[in-house]
Amino acid sequence: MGYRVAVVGATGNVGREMLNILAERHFPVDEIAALASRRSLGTEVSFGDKTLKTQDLAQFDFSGWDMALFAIGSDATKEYAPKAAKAGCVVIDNSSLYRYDPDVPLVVPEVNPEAVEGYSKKNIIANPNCSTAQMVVALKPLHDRAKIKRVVVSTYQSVSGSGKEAIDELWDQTKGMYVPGQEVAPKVYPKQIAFNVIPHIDVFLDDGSTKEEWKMVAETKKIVDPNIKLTATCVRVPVFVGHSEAINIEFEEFLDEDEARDILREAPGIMVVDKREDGGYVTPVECVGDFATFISRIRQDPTIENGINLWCVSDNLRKGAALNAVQIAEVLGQRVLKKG
Ligand code: 11C
Repeated sequence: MGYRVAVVGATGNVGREMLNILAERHFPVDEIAALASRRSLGTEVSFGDKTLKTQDLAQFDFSGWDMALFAIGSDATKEYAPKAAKAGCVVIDNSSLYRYDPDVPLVVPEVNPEAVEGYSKKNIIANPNCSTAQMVVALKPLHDRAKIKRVVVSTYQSVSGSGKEAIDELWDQTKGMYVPGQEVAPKVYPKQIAFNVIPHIDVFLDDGSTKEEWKMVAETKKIVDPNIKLTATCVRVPVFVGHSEAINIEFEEFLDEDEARDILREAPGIMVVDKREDGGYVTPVECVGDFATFISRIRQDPTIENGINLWCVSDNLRKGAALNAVQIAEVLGQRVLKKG
């Protein structure tokens, strides 16, 4: 016996990946529903070798459905997630709406799988921001060994994090650069993204940081340890898929770079590619479609007492969104619902 699973926002980048990953990982599905807004009704989406017709989210009755993987904006989530949860369907939500709610677990299965068990207060489990998810997979095993005091992270985030229109903007702007008179003005982003980098993701906050940077701080504290101090600079780069992060970590105890490499090699969800030679590291184009978080460039930081630097790359639509949501569904099934 398997589960009745709904994917909400099935025609978006993340929703489509959720369907792909449920099929790729042979998630025990008895019945699957692809839900979308009225605008996308009738659009067909793939689920393994099957084709599903999308159904109207507004008309859908979640009673009798076990889980709903939500990949829609916060406003629509606010309307539909409580309806699904109230009908007894566990919501696994990719938006930021519930992440900071103390009654909603925020889960990265390699880091805090036990937190899933706290789902029942609201019948909702939150999926973290993509830039947080890949980072905490790397931080957790190192924290368990040498206790992290402080993290300084700079991100290099792909345009797929901003959705389909941003992917089109990078593509069209890049092509337009070569054709006089066909230059494409910025629309999704406040400045040109083709052949450029933009140190601004999400809205500005009063202290001069951005919401994306704030999310990395708040979510790391909730998922890994509230005592970790973290400062982030989040930057958009002209890459289609795959977020990269340069992470500087200060520990309470000394951690040798070789030991850090061995720990990361053994850690769940991580693939270490760290040869100190030309090309002996991973770049975002190489991680697309993969499940792993890739770690390269592991080295001592001699400018602080107990410091390590590393480079962390992952597919933001997968570990940063759809894969993590499916992994939460797997853990929920194994630990709580126990049907599969
Ligand atoms: C980006 N990290 O790359 C964002 C996308 O809170 O789920 C995901 C935003 C979120 O633009």
